[in-house]
Amino acid sequence: MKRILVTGATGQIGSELVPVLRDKYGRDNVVAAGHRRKPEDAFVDSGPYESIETTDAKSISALVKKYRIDTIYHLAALLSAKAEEDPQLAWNINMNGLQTVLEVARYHHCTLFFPSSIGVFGPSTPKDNTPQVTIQRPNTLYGITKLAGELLCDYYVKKYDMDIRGVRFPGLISYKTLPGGGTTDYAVEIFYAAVKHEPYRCFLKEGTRLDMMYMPDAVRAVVELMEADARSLRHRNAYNITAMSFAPEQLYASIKKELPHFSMTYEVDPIRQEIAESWPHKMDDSAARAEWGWQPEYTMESMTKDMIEQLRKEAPHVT
Ligand code: VAH
Repeated sequence: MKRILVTGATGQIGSELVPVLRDKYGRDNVVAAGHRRKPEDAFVDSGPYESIETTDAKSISALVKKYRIDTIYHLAALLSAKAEEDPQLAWNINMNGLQTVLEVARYHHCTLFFPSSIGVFGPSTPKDNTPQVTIQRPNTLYGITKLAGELLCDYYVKKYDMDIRGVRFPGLISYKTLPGGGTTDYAVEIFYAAVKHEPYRCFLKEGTRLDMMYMPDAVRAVVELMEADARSLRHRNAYNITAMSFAPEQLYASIKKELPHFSMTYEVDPIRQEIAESWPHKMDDSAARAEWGWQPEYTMESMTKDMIEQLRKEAPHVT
């Protein structure tokens, strides 16, 4: 049975990936690790939790030994908007943190999952049907760390014959955690406002189209990739995956169908607008479909319905 360590476990992806991994592999076989001393309520009694610094190799190595870890999902990272506020901190967490975890994984012969992002593409990348292999000149610190991360993981696979896998996530939409400093956060914040019957001021311009995905699809993609036969993986740690592509006005119209009184205006954040305009509109994810059977299940409409239903039901932090 797999024994798993998830870093960044209390973040947007981790908060939903950890419960799914625990259901699949057993509660005590999945160790959630975060930078917070005390775990979030959701983690208190749902399985082992440890507080770590992702650049502290000694403590991570000790955890791997203590729990006999054989697989690490390294999710800890500063997102795009936060990274522009503090590029030095973002480099330390996103790059030195990754290198630390790669070295621990190498020493302990662990398999590693590394989440890349549409952030690895820049203004000179083709925006529509962005190819799996294409020009990558990101102009955000976040994108630079994610691109360097892809290349570093490729190097560790080649040099040390490690099993490292990953995907390029689009903007992720979820209801279990509040937005954490990303450029695509508008597509999460908008639902909180709508459910609370408050008007929403969108920080991206009308017409700013971005690749997006509902979190249940994203978590399933991670599990399916890590379960895939390694022999079929040519691209390994940086698969383009996507599910939908929309601009703020399209999401607004989808929400209004469910909540007719909802209203949205625009108050553009120039920093996040510039970041968003450097990213693709829609990636070509044919390599993921061909090599490990990737297939999204949620559309913008079905995601909208589920987000509203879940936020009304599940997320006390909304009310
Ligand atoms: C961000 N949600 O906006 C993250 C993600 C592709 C976007 O990396 O920074």
